[in-house]
Amino acid sequence: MANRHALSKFLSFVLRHHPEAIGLELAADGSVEIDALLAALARHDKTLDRATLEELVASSDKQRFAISADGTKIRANQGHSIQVELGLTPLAPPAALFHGTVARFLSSIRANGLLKGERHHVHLSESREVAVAVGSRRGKAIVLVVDAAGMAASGFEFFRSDNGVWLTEQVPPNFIDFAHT
Ligand code: HQG
Repeated sequence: MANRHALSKFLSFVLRHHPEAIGLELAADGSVEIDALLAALARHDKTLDRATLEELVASSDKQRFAISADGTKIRANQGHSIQVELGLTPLAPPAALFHGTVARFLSSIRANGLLKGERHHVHLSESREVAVAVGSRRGKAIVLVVDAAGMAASGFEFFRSDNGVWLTEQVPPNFIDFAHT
């Protein structure tokens, strides 16, 4: 596969959502042997060599994938819809975190808060700019400010993925600042 973007998308698809699409099974922590991955990709007409895979992992704009310290395994850092145990430790969040969305979701978010939907967690960012980029995938971005410190004080747990995304189970509406929406 020549197109790096398409390849990265396909790796996300396989490692986060549908490993069975190329006959793979992920370990409990979401990882798979790189040799097995490359063999499965080759069987599905997506031949890729190890050096190219490593380069793709290193250059991924959002550091979507991680290779194990011993170099034998790979997994997606976050964003799964299948059950994986990422082994993240709860961490005290910054006072405020940002979430980028679009206007058509606002009435539901006002009523229900931020829900994780298909993913394992609600995704939040430390910077407003990242939230703008995330929201812009769907239209004109609207940035919600989450009172993360207030949530933590109320017992909600936060995690940070290896690529710097803040994760939490849900954000109730009373912790969301809708002032600028
Ligand atoms: C919205 C990409 C209605 C939420 C990005 C979002 C990010 C609600 C959408 C990462 C809702 C879910 C995650 C509610 C939340 N009612 N809509 N109660 N609660 N929503 O894609 O945060 O390329 O699952 O605002 O860059 O957009 O995958 O989450 O619009 O980092 O690496 O429902 O995905 O990264 O959409 O994006 P998503 P997200 P990757």
